[in-house]
Amino acid sequence: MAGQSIDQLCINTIRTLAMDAVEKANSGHPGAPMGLAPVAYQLWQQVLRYDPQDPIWPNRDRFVLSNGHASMLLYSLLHLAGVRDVTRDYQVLDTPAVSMEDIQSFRQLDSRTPGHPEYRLTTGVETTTGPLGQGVGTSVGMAMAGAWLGAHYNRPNFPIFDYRVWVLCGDGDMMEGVSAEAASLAGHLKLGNLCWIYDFNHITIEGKTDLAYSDDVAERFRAYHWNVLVVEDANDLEALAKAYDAAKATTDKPTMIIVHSVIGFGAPKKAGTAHAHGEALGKEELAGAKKAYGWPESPPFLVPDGVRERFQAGVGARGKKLRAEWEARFADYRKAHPELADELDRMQRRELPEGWDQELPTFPADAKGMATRVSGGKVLNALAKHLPWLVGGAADLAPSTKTLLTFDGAGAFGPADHSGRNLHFGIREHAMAAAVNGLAISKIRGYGATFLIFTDYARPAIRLSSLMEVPSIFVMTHDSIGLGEDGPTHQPIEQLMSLRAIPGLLVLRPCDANETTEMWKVIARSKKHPAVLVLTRQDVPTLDRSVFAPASGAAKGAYVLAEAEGGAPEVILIGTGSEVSLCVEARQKLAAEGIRARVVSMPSWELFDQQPAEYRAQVLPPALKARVSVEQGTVFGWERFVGESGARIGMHSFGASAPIKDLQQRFGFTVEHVVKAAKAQVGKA
Ligand SMILES: Cc1ncc(C[n+]2csc(CCOP(=O)(O)OP(=O)(O)O)c2C)c(N)n1
Ligand SMILES: [Mg+2]
Repeated sequence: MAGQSIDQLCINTIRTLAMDAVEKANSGHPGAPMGLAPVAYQLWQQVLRYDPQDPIWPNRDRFVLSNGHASMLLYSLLHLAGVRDVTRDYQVLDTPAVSMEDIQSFRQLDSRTPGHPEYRLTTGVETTTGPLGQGVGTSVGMAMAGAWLGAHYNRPNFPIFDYRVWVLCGDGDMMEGVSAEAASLAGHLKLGNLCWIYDFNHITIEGKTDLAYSDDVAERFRAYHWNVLVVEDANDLEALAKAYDAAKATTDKPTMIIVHSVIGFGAPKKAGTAHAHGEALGKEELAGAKKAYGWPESPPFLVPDGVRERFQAGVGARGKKLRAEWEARFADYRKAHPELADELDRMQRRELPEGWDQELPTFPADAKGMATRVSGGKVLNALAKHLPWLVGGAADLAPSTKTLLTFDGAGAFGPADHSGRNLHFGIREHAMAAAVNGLAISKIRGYGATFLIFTDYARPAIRLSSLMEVPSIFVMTHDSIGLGEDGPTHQPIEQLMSLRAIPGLLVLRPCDANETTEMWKVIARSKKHPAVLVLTRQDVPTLDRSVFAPASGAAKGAYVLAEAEGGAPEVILIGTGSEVSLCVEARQKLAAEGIRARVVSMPSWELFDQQPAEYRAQVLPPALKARVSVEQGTVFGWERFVGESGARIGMHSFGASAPIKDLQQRFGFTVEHVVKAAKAQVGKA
């Protein structure tokens, strides 16, 4: 190691930690960290505004590793920079986020160094990556958040938010469609705080990228209105420094830095080949690479003297100073603008402002009623008025999803003005969902809206919101065949149930306007669980709550909406959303025939699951086996609540293009059909 500059020592430490960790785990991806170590090091050491002593400092620069398979690169940085651990309730600890022990338990059960970086698990991981494209997609939401926070909360002499979002990404990210959606949006919105650094190493798993990919990435990004820079050699620290400076100086558009690198740099045979991508190097290559770095073959996991100190003197010292300046500035800001400072405090802790629910509407009974997308829009606006950091928009469907914020001052977030609260994602559902996650990670309550059918276009990001345990909000309207004439391409069948299959995701399908208010309350209070709010296109009656149980029961996921009259129930009708009123009508018909039916409204399986067993048994008494579920989606899964012997009224096929009345007849969503099924259940068919 003699003669190596301290910077080179640091870079080679990152490389060898990654190589040794993958070797020990006999699993992982050494090649990208080996190639990218100088790129990441130069960024962290010279540029990143980040204080390892306070990894949740709100104005820190964000670093996203979109090529998440290179996780050891990030873990090495977090370890060497001495990033501290932070608890779930935002307490900064003295202990490291990633210890040497963690590095040595890479990819092992319960370690903080899982195969791909996980936001929920490891402090310093700013977003979960691994599914290629998600990191770059999410980074656009993070940059929107930074821009919005700055435009909204900065005051003359008080630049409270001016952080940047730096993203490392690879060939895989460039090939994934979501990167196109996200880059197009970021370019249009002139997100000057965003920089993607593209590891252009010409290698993916199957071999050379020319097997499947020959884009001119520079031209592509220029066409998206990005500032495009090229660094010819990933080991050229000076060229990297220049590129980073140029990115910082470019404030009117995002920057793309294309860095030519060699995967597995230094490995005698595997360098520049796909063999360096996703497997341990093996003894010989490992030794050969270390030799090439002028590194001793053993001990493994070597951190030479001076390396940690170097990080302290670089990113550590800079971050400490910047944060101290910011803290002082924020203390003055708090004096000058106490209300704004209070908002920021609450936002950072995911708390609600006082009076957030003061205007939430209660809707009068109305037999004609209104579509839940319409009541949803009213509740959203009433909520947003008093929850100033609720920000969102639709994928070009706001007139249909009713998600536009229409009150005075709501404003639009556009290229010229980043302060507005209405976002326009364009027809980019996947990037929208990823960006909403980026907002949520940035502590903004972000929502994205489209038709329920198009959750399929957004699903990878919806899934990640749940894995990350961040409260992203997805408003999904046109929730069934009830949307009518648009037909089977637009009619969700399996979507509702498949969303329920995502662990931790709240799927909320209110039956009327008042349940919609209740569901928005659940969403507003949620700190960890993302939610999909599922709303109708068509009108549904607003139930008379002086006759039926209060809508507050909806917060429990399921409740007895209408009890059987004249004795214990003989059969339970379980409905969700628009089908609840069908159950209510059927109950009446059954009563006329002397059959006692209970109606359970079940807007959310997940909320119901959270209730104590006694409550669940009150709503669905285990002894009462005669049950009918009614939902305009796949019947798949309803046996869970109606049992093997129960009846499931739902969809068994795709829908059809027709007026809603004809569809309801054709697919059996009629009072007569529900009555018939209930009678069969009680043996009176
Ligand atoms: C959405 C998605 N598809 C497939 C994979 C599997 N996968 C992991 S890495 C990789 C190749 C990525 O190539 P590149 O981004 O060039 O990374 P490099 O090999 O250069 O490190 C693939 C296909 C994935 N993680 N995510
Ligand atoms: Mg590659």
